[in-house]
Amino acid sequence: MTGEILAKPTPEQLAWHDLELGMFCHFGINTFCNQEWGDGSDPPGKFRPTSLDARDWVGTAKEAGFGYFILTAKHHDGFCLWQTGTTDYSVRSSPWKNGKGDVVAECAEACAELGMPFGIYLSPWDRNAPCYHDKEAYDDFYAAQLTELLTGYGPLVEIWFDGAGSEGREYDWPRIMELVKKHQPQAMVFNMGEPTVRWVGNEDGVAPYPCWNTAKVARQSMYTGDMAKWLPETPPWVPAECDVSIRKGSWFWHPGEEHKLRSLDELLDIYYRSVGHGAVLLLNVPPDDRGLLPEADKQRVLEFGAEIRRRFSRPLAEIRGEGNELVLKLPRPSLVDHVILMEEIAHGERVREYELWAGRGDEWTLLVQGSAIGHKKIDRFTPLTADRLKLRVTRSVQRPLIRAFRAYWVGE
Ligand code: FUL
Repeated sequence: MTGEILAKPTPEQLAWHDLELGMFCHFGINTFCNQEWGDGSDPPGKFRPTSLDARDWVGTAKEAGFGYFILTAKHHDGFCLWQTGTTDYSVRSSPWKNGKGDVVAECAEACAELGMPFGIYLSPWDRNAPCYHDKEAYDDFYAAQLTELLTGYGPLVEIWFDGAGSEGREYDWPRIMELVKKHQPQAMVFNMGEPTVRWVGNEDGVAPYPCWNTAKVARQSMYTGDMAKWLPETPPWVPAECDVSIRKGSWFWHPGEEHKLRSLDELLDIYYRSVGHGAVLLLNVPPDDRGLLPEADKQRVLEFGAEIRRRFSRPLAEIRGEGNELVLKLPRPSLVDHVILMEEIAHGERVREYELWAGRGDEWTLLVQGSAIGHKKIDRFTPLTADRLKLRVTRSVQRPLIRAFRAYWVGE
């Protein structure tokens, strides 16, 4: 143990860690144009969902056990899904609900009704706004859009600032952050400005291991090769969020791409390598041009949620405790194949190295040697029969505080 000063999360970050799994929702003019990145010239007339139902989106997330929901209020094409006063390039100019609809409001209402924390994505890069090339004018425009979203749709859990397309462009981050702090001080800020959440650095939904909760740099976008975005204004505790789409290679819905739907096994593998590495997983599930989740995608999300519950909602035994050695007694000798560990991260990420052992009678078998635990570590190993398990923390900064030590038999 050393006297090192530990970084600690804010209460808001702490609550965010517990959400663990979010649903991302890419929806907009692209949904109707079979494209990923509209150039801002597609006419609003194309935006015509026939049966848009935000309760279908949020309700599916809820049923599957997701902890939050984030909507693309505006993607790079500049088309706004809310009744903005900043531009005509929005739902107001579309035939949907005779121009009276507001997708952001419908999502905010569905989230409020279902008790689902709601977040928004507002692309800084805007390929429609005529003022985009005038830095100051666009800073005003963006601030006005953000203010509408920060003030009109209830509490927001996260503001997602996407770096894509903005490589080399400077926005007025001090002003943007002032708005966020004024109107939604509790919201997490993703990767730009003064981030409280950092991008994991890939779009595969996976975190490396270990994935410590402290970082001084983060990657800005898929189009900057290096990780060299300095996070100077950021608190030292800046956990990673892993984003990925349920359909390989596309964030928006496209016709005829059902074959790109990830299998349950692929989703579980992503889960083990994101949530299981202590990060948060943001899974994109894009609605189709009806404004509903495609049936197969919806079923896959529900299966995914059900499988997480089947695996991890009923531990064989569970304890919490502190110190370098904790023994978890099982009620009877049982097959075991998973352990979940969680630290009391409110007091910092203290464990730096640990071992997991399985005991049966006088015999001990080494199961795992790990480093970070943080919010959560999921370890799986070849099934064996044990009557107790032991956590040995072999290196830590201050006294280890273990929020949960759980054993499971998951089987096939
Ligand atoms: C990227 C964007 O360019 C994609 O379209 C998508 O929004 C993804 C989440 O972030 O940087």
